[in-house]
Amino acid sequence: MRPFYVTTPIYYVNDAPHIGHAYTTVAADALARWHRLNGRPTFFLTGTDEHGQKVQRAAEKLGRTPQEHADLMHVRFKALWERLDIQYDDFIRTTEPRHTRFVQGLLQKLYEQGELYQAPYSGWYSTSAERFWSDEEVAAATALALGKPVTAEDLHNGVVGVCPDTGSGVEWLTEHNWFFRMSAYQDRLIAHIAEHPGCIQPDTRRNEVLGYLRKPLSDLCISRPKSRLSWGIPLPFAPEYVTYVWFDALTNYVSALQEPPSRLAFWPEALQLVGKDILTFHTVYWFSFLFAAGLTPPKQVYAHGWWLMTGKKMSKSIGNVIKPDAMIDAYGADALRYFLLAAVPFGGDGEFTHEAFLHRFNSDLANDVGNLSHRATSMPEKWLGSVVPPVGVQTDEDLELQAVAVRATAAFRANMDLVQFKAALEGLWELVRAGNKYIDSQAPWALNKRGETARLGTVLRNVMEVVRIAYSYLACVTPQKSREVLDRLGLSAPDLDPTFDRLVTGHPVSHRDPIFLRLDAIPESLVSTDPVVPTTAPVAAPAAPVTAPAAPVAAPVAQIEYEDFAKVQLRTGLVLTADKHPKADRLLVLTVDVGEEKPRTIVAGIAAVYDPVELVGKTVIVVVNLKPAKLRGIESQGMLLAAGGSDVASILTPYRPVVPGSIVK
Ligand code: ME8
Repeated sequence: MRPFYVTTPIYYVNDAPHIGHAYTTVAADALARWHRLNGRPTFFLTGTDEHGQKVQRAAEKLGRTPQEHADLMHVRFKALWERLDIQYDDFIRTTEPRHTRFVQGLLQKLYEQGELYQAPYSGWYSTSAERFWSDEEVAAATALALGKPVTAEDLHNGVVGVCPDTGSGVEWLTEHNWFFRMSAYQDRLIAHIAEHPGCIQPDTRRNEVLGYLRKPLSDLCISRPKSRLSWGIPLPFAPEYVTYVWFDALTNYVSALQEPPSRLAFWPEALQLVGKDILTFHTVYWFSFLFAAGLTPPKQVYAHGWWLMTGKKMSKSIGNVIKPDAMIDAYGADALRYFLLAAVPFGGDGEFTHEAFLHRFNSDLANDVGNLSHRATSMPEKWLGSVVPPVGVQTDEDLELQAVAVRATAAFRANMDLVQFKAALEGLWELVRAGNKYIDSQAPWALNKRGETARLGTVLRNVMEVVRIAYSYLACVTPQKSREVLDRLGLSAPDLDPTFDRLVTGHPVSHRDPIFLRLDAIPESLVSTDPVVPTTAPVAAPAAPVTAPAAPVAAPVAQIEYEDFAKVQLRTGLVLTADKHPKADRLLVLTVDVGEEKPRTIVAGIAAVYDPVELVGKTVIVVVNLKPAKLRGIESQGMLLAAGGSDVASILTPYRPVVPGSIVK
């Protein structure tokens, strides 16, 4: 049987895991369990990304060495995976010698093949943000800070530029770095994706990657001088440099397969789950590294959506995270696993609310599947001496239930192959609901009253088989509860056969407490311990003056004449499209109809607080007479108004519907 290899991203150890991390890992675990259950040789890899500036900085803040920090933090991921019953086959840490060895070997090979070259790299360096910015970015940020136009030329002629992220000064710096000839792989990447359309899923994400590849691909800087960033893997041929985050991190997926060599057989069957935020890295960068290394790209990279809270991506930097431990304490690991997979189609975004969680817990788990298994063991206890009754003559209703079992399990199987957990579970629920309805229509209590013991046995046997099937399929999603229920029926392992004669006749059945207990309200512990969603999110917005300090409520403000205000022309605009900026995580690129012949392109620093999808169709307020400025290579022809200063809390929209291009004053 073909092997199956599934991976999650390796998570940064700069902070504790949250629901977003749990999501990808639960999804990977469900797939790994599913394929194991079907007898496929399976390998499931997860791990932690321990190098780079983020980790170095987090460690420094806490007065630890980066290694000490990584040692402490990676354990938090492992502990959560244990609580969530994650059965990974390997957990890789990028600071392990096996990984370093592989990365250095690969670098050496690429170096000898001529894939790497050294070149000067110049730009505006911000010590506070520890990164480079382009002329355009610094000019735009400085213009906003000074309130007057600033060109790149001005910056090179003495005007002090400011960092778009932190607002502090930047300096022109030239450093030599090592580059990977990624541009050489552009055609091959396009051809590979065209020949293997399934290699990037969902389809919309594949189209996004192809869109990215329509523009010329640049070479990729893969190093940092050790003098500036020491926490990385030294280049074997230039030890004064360390390799930079993505080259180091992405290679984990194959470095973990090096020993024992038999593991390498898994590589061609890789299914890599990632959040949509890191899709470009996992396709454009990763596939070209693999081409250069002489390896094939993974069979599929599947990008899932984001868990949002009040419309914003759940993220450590915003602080709007749900803590998985608190959810597990309140509902149990299986309920959390179920909710994550059942609530949202894999690939789309989902709003996380406690109300939705409680509702699903009560309806799907307590009422539907929990009630079914409870009835399946309570009735035999009352009337049949707690044993599995024999299979009897099947009526039309019984055969119909049997047909539902075949249909529902086939739907589950087909959808798991498509990585569509929600649809798979909905398919299975057809059987769960049919099982409960069957009990109601067959009324075993009446059969018992009438003394129709043979028919009573047949009905209860059918119900038990439905429970056996449902919990066997559920074993990949709710492993603990499935084990418990199957154990009550006398089974030591799941059995996926959808026919009704699999249980051992006469085997004792044990009846215990309900497997999922209905809850009347959101558990207190969650209401009190949940983080408060901050009203402002700490993202820098080029749309706001970057040097302006967060204004205290009653800060005195300098006054201007009406003529000054009148210079600013504001109009309403309808957002037609919204996409992530291909080169900047913080920026979104919008096309906005402001009542002119052609829509305008507007680049806004709101990616951390808005998902592109939710902006389409919204009416915004646009400064239409601001000089265009290039932001990371894309010209912005205007600016959106937003509240919250440099930490955008909300974009501004009109109170009542207005036509695009309406004057605002
Ligand atoms: O990006 N909703 O690590 P990371 C859904 N180290 N999933 C989410 C999420 C959310 N709100 N937030 C995080 C890194 N995730 C790199 C990866 S891989 C070679 C290197 C999940 O700790 C999702 O899988 O920031 C996302 O891709 C990942 O966590 C990012 O984790």
